[in-house]
Amino acid sequence: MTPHRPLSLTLILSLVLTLTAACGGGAPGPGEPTTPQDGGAGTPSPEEPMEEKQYVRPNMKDLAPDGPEIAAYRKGVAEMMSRPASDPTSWLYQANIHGTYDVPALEAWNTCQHGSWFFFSWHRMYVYYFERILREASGDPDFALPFWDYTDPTQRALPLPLRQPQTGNPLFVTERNPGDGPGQGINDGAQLPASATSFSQAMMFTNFSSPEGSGLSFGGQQVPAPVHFSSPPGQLESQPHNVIHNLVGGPTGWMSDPNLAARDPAFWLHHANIDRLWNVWKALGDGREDPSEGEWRDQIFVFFDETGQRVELTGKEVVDSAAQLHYTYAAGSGDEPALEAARESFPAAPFTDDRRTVVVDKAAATRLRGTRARVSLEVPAASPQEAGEEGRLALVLEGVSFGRPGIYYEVYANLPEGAAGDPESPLYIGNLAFFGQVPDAPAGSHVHPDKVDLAYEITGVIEHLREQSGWAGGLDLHFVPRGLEPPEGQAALEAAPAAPEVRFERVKVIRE
Ligand SMILES: [Cu+2]
Repeated sequence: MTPHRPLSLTLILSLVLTLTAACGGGAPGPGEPTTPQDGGAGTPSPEEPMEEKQYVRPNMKDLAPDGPEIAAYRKGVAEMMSRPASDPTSWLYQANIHGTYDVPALEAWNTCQHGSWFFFSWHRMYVYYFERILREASGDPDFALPFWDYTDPTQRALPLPLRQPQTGNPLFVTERNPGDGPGQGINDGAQLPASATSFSQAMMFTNFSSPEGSGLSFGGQQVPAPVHFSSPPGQLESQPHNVIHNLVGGPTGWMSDPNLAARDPAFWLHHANIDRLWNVWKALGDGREDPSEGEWRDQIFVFFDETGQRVELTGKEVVDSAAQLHYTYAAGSGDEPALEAARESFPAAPFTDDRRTVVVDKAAATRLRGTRARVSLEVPAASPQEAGEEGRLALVLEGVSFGRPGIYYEVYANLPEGAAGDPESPLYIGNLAFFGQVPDAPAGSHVHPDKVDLAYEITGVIEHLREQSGWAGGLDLHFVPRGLEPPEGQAALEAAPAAPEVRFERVKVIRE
């Protein structure tokens, strides 16, 4: 049996610190067309013989808070904000494309794609046209959207230019997570916990997509047509994407509500990073490839360019950001050699779901209110016929109501009583978090309508337990609450406010 070792967070982080890789996240995919079809005025034309200008999206940490790039970002955002919401190049129109409570909805509003394999392609197109509009509005022809590399331990606080409350800073909004109280909010420099920013679980998956109903893939479940919200989400959408939305927005802020999220300038830096991680995933190789299915490659989505023209793009036109959309990324977490060095720890075979067996199915009505909780299961050993080929194991939490608690829960297996959760330990499974449910949203709003399912790979965790003498199949799931950490140099407050309730209904273990 192939050993499955979860990639150590320490390894990623230590390698990140010694990164030497040059820019160039956009590794070209083989056999792909190199330019998009012309979707309308302003779209790069495939026939153009001229060399297209290449942009490098910078890492926020490399930009001086008072430097020219941030000044251009501020100027462009202010200019877009001054335009009326009916103007497709305005700040509000662009934000409303993701989602909005505003009615009547104009063209392309409420079209964000979550919980399916369209998550990556749709958001890439969205950020791409937003960046073109912003570049034009900034007056800087070289402007490229920076990314917030929160996985870098030196960048766990929201970047400074976004939390300077002086007047005239359009990057600052008050609608963000207040954390545990005064001085502890994300705008005060509170830090994201390490596990919130971890993408190693997602990177282990070599399959971009999984069959409908399964979240056991990097990029999400296959669906035949666009779907605004669905579940289960793919692994990277779930972690870190969803967790970051919750921690930045908190219980009432914008980033944790899909109908308001893109009004926060932090949204765009977050999604530039998520887009970058798609390139990082592909660069890992070992079968990591974009979908070949026509339903994904030919699906058309509608946007607007910097002239206000309606434009269209399809999945196959955005798979290679460097060749087709003319941008790459500066160095950041996950670039080679960081993940390259750890790649042997990844499982070789993808989840295919064609031999899946449910080995545990337990009703486990559980309510989490900001304190630790435990759910106990028994995982049967593989049957004698299957001995020696146990395959991969997944944990699925079903019927999850997550809402917007402003915190999340680390999930562990068999954590010793009283032990602090350590996301670098082999007992760490992943995070319980979500983005898309807004419990107090007005009726008829375009938010996630249902309870959701969340899936986790637990092959390595179970192997670790089996290696311990006397383990008889008992699997205690521990849920450890985690919120913003105090700003550097500050202590946590004595009493944290009670967290809004998070619930789930069933727990399953799947073997394949
Ligand atoms: Cu998002």
